[in-house]
Amino acid sequence: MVAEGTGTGQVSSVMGDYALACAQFSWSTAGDWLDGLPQGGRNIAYEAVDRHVIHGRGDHVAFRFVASDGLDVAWTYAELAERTSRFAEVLRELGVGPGDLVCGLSGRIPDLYVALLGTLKARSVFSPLFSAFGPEPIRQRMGIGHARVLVTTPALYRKKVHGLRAELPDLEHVLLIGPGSAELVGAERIGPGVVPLAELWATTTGAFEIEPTDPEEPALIHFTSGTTGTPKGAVHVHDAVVAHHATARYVLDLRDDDIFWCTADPGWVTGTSYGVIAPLTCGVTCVVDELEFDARRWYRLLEQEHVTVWYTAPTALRMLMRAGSAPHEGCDLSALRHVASVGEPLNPEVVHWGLQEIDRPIRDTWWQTETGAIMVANYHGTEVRPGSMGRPVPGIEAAVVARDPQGEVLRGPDGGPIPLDEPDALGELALRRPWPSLMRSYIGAPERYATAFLGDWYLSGDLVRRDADGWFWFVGRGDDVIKSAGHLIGPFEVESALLEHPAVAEAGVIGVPDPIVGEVVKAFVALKPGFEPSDALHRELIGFGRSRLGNAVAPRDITFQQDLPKTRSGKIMRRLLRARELGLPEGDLSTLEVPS
Ligand code: 6R9
Repeated sequence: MVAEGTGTGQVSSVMGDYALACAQFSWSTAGDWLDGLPQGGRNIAYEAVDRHVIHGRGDHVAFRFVASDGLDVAWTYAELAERTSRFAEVLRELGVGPGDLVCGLSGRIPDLYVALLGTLKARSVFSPLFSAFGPEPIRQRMGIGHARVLVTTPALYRKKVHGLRAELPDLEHVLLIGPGSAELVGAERIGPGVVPLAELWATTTGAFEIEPTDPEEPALIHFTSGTTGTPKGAVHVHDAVVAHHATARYVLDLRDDDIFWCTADPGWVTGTSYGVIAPLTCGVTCVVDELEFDARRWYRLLEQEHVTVWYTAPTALRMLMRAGSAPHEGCDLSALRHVASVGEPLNPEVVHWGLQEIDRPIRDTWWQTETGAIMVANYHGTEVRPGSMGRPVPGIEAAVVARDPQGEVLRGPDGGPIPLDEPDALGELALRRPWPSLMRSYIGAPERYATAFLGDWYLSGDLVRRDADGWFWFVGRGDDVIKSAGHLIGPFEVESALLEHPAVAEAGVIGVPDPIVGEVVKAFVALKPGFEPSDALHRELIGFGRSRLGNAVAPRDITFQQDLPKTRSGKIMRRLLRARELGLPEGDLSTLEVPS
């Protein structure tokens, strides 16, 4: 059982007796494992950073950044507390206050982490953007959130943001960090309101008192994609840290002497929740790798940094699997206590590979941007069922609920969904609210938020089965959203960008299975009169997609097809495109308008 233990003290969390752990759990007790602000309320940055200094662990290393230039940086909790205070002071100095949105756009460099936590100290709201996004996803997200501040590097600003300034009227301040930013101190501004952070740093003191923070105050906005429409900005509050901390203890088994490596980029929800907040609340040392995947280097990093707990993703594990044994030959991984995975289905083969090659079970975990924290997991001290996402975390009630063939959730007599209790029934994964890290809204989209719930239940949109022992098995997504290398990609966003090209009349975008990254983005494009399919146009459209959307989102492949299948109401039938592409049964075609 997860033990008592308060503050930053050691916790012996043993999930061996799962039923007892669940029975003993309550969210209010989990809240007591954290400190709360001395002046009242709860603030994520205080729980993650400052309280460790108060508890006498200021000298413990909070972050180790493994840098591309070989100049690694290590910051203690005391240093992190000071830097994040300075950042909060900078915001105050600029007149940026509680509730104002600060976006971050950079690779995994130290000052990005300062900006994230400093923003939370100032009670402003932070939204991470992925640095591999092109200008279009950046414009949309910053526009929806009415961002007042952007923290980015000079190179990313010049390449992706400068040209958008006219379309971002709310953006007043751009704070430059990372390579090339110090050189711009005192130099001519490279755009309106664009200042190197170092220039504003000079007048800060490093002492900043966090104001009382209502636990229900917004802290983070994580953008995610749906089947249709613009990206959705899931709003999370400061109280979410209770769930980050509890799951870090129960699922990742983090203790304050752990060295933890989460490979996710903080541009996505995993990299923020479990690359920064959750581990820091446990007082661990977080390793941040500034470089991209490389099998040999990754094994060396695990060895040299003495990583004890490692949280990564199926795509990365499949790449390691493909790389074979040679890259880890002679590598001492004896420090490694746990390996966990998230973001996509974890194939049983990968779990078996983990046992054979690195002698560790890989524990799958399931959660979403909207849930804010891990909801279903395979726990240390319990068996791993290869291919299963595991069982709900203590404090979370999960059910499999029925949808009718039209996709509507079936309502029971009480207006709520109908739980399917028989083992292995296929349905949608639903979670009973509330819990601290559940999103509180989609910014500016109350109707979309409302449709995510039915009565007391949050509807995940994922199709699952639960076996007779209560383990959940992922079956597929219930919508057309694509998961590529663990990143969610909205087909509508990709279609809209392609439609901006003068040759494109219509576009339908799907995910095509890929053995390594899960799915790759593929577009079907109908051309406007006067345009003919050609290799040159194909190349141009691929390049156009990349320049607007960025490499992480743009289609890898495009097929010209004039007669895209549509419903009677004129919507392109992505499902049919996918079925035809993959040679699958085409299903119910009764609403098809243009059979082809
Ligand atoms: C944390 C994160 C959420 C979607 C989710 C599901 C897929 C996540 C999974 C998994 C199978 C797992 N997903 N974990 N599918 N097995 N263990 O990834 O959040 O980017 O919002 O994606 O990812 O489809 O609905 P997010």
